[in-house]
Amino acid sequence: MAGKDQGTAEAASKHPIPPGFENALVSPEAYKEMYAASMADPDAFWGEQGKRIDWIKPYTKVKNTNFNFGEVSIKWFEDGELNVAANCIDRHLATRGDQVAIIWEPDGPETPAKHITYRELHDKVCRMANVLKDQGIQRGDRVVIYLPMIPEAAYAMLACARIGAIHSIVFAGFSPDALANRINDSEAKAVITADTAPRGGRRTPLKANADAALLHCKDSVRCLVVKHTGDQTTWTEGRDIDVLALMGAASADCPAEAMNAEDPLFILYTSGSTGKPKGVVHSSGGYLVYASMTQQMTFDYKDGDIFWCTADVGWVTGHSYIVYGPLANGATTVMFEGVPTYPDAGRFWAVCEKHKVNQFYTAPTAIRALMGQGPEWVEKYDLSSLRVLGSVGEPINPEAWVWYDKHVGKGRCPIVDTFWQTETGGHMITSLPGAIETKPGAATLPFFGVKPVVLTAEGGQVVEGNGVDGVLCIGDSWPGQMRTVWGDHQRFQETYFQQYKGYYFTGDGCRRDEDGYYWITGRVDDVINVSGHRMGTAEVESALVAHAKVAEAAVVGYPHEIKGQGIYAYVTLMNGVEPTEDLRKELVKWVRTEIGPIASPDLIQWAPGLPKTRSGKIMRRILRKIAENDFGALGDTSTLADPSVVDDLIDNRMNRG
Ligand code: 6R9
Repeated sequence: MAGKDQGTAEAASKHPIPPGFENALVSPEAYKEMYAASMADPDAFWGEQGKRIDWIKPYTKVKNTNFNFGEVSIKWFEDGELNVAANCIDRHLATRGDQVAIIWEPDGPETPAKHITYRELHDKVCRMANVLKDQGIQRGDRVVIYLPMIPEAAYAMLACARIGAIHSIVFAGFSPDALANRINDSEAKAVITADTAPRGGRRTPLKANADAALLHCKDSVRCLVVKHTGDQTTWTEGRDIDVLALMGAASADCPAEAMNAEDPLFILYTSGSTGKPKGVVHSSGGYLVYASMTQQMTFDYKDGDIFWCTADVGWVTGHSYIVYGPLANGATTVMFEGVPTYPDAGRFWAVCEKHKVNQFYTAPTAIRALMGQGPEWVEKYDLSSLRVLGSVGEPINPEAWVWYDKHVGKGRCPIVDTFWQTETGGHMITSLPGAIETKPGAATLPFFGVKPVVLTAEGGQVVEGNGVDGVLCIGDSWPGQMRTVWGDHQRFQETYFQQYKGYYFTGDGCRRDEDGYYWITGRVDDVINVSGHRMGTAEVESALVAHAKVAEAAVVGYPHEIKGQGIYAYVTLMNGVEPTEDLRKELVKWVRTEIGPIASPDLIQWAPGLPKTRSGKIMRRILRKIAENDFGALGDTSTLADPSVVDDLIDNRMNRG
């Protein structure tokens, strides 16, 4: 989306830092100095920053990393020992035990919010940790968390961290199949779920989904159920466990395990351009240092502020900026169960007013959806508490940026457009409220310790200077970087370090403008970004071809006004199968069941044939152009085995907007 208006937006002057940020944590001068220091001597820089968290055993080594394909190895603070939960809870008890750690805002505004203090958080997390231990979960074991946005999701994450178990959260919108795959890939010993999940006034049957998933898993996998709504569910004696009941009876004392800095804290599955989702592994020490530092500096978070990140804990943004970053900093973090448009399009702003939110962090897709409802929904509420606004998940189009700035921020809140990835653990390229002037649609400048490098897509030559385009790589490691792909270090190396030797490849394209600002232009691989959710086109394709009536499928993204990108599927049916409207609906439903609602194709075009090279490779470039309704410039089609299929696809294209 950024590409469209980029020329004009880039030419526009920078938005100055609004008044009131003179005493921001990072000043323009400090940014320059600290950034230069982080590049000149990463060991010294991070050796100092590592002290922002508590260590049971202090580290003596800081950075030990290697980006060379074949020998990739990432270690930070490698001889240090710590406990992440103790950092997020225990160390705050003496000074802020009675401060609210989590404000939980339920799906429906008629249900009262919950205010959970650090002391209460300690009590709940210890109890849940003891329940996990009683179920035989030990240090190093994997626990899948399949929960809605309820406090128990944070308790579960921290309970795992406390005993050294590795959590793997599966977004509650994923299907039973997707859940089963993740339980099996990580060989989890238990799954923690809830009876049902209210969202936007409707209820997702999570426990029923878990039941269906567990049919495909080992019998030994335990199912811990949070009775959240009290809705009726089935119950398998001996396997299903009532967590809340056991927590009530459990001890509120649970020692925190001393973990090595490099022990995995969590696995989070994410989509790539090929094959099944990868289990991204994050560390305990480096990850926490990075998540806490970015949360504090990117949002200019100060003691007493109320911080709200609207993401779901099922995504990395929820991990780093609802739970680990804010809690490590002793912040008050808001956790919202609902959706932006329920009961009406004013809900986000109602919650901001109600809880006097100071920093608000959301995704462009939400801004665009609310923008469409008109500014009157924003104007109904008192948003004077807001100080900093954030954006994450996809490039923000300048139109949405300007609306966000004007109607939500009233021109007085800096917008931090934070570019980062599941793999990076925390922000990589972002402005800082008191230090970096913004431009609508630009991620701006790198965070401390991050060395962006622009390369030519073909050939991988380093592109120097400003006013240039290319693919975005990172030249050296930072503490929040993922360490490996769960169970497949080779895949980790091949995915991120093989194509451009010596660099971490983000998969994104970018432009460095005349001012040296970075503009992320979107994925250059077969990953699409639907409402800020990453989706591998290969995943959707394999779901489609798993249907008995489908012979072949090719999936691409196309520009979508609200979602950023929509899912466009070309489907070739089995011989003799009639292409009907009913079948189209059936296929959409099929993909929803196979992967989850977020993967539903927006458009399905019946394709009697797909454009292929003589060697049988589908030419996605052509399919993308047709889906974008931009078929005037199809480029070179001379290698096609049968050029006539292209004309048919153009004639019957689904997007004529
Ligand atoms: C945090 C998160 C990562 C992909 C990334 C890029 C896109 C995220 C962005 C952005 C432009 C931003 N992306 N933030 N593009 N500007 N501020 O979203 O992680 O789900 O792994 O997605 O999202 O394409 O490569 P993840």
